[in-house]
Amino acid sequence: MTVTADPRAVLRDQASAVLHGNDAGGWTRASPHLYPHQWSWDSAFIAIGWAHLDVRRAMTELEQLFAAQWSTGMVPHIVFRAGPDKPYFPGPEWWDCAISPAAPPIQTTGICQPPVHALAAQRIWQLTPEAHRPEIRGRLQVLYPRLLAWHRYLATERDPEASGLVTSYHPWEGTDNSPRWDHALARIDVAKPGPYARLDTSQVGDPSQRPTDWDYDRYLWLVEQLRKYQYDDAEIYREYPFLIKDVFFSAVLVAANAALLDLADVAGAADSDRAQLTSWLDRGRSGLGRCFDWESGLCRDYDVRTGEQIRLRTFAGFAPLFASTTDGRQQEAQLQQLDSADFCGRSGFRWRLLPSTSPAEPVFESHNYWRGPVWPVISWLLWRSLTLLGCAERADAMRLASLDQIATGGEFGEYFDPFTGAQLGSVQQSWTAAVALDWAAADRDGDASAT
Ligand code: 2M8
Repeated sequence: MTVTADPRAVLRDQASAVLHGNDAGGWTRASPHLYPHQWSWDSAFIAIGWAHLDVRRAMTELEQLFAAQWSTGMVPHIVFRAGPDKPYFPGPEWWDCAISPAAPPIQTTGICQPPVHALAAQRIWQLTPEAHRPEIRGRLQVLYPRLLAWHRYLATERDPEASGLVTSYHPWEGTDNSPRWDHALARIDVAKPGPYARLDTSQVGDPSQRPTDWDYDRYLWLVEQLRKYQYDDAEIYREYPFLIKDVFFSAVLVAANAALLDLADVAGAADSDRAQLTSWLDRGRSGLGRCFDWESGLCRDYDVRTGEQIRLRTFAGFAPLFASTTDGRQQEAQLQQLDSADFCGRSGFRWRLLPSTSPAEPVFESHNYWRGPVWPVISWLLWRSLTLLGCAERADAMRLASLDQIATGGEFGEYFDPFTGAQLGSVQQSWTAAVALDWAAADRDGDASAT
């Protein structure tokens, strides 16, 4: 008798093999070749994946990342942990973070990424078996003040206006070549960075899946400017040309503040910390509310330097959903948009999943990085929020479609063409494996988990 393997069990085993394969001993490479170091928000998703295999290892992932936290509270976007046999450009020399008195002794970059870490801490706790609870509770109690300091940095240094919205300094703060940054980058006409050689384009089969040299010139020149200000937030705010109120980043902070409040009892948080988190949460929600455009049903980023709104249809427009908005009318408008022909309901899409940029935008490119493809980690954040909002059916459809997308790709791709479903970018991408593990677990326990 032939026994057919359960395809979900196969996917789980493969995902687990990706995390083990990328495990560098206490921290995990974002991918084996293209991203050989420890990346900030990748690490948070990766910890969620590890939590299904070993909650203690999951905690270590976060602890290693936070060991590189700056004295300002910032968690850097990359911690350069791989040795010289794993080259990456731009590496620590380009960033030269030692010029900042706030930098830690370990080499890092001087910018940050969306604060998914509290969501990871919350998920780890949810998955901690009884026997490990005393140990994990103790470790969470140590991590909690660091998470608070991280959120405080975002709520203050990155929001001196107290608008509830986080200011992004660089396209590398999450969604590299998203068209959301095109105008702000185009205003930079002095982009002549020092000589450099890219490594990324030779590491993916097709360089048109990556940002262009025009983008890279500007990314690198912006880092030179940040270096000039010694990564000092006040200086940067005074003079630097790229300051964007990023509604997606801000929405993740809202969700992360809610997650920290949820963990407050576990961590034994003081009343003053709870009050602070509540006020950041309320401020974040109102900030997003002010950027909501009723006509389009989408939330808009804005450019701090020009004061202009960025009117583009991208995944970031769903910031209120990512933040699990409590405003019923906004929720309704967003859910309608989500399944419209501009987004998941587009005819010809392989799966009903959210593209990074709407195919209705002239700048849409189905295979190019953040300019069109579907990213499983973004789908995970949306799935989590929809679950919290009680949209169980829509959330589960998204989970199943995402699992199918990843399984069809076969190699845990970084992003996917929304029309053909082709797997793109890097393979054996750790965060893709991590969210697959979390989604696959929901099959077994019927637990959509994000409570
Ligand atoms: C991508 O960004 C890096 C730079 O940080 C790159 O293009 O080289 C982005 O997708 C980013 O969000 C992600 O954290 C990183 C590693 O997966 O890759």
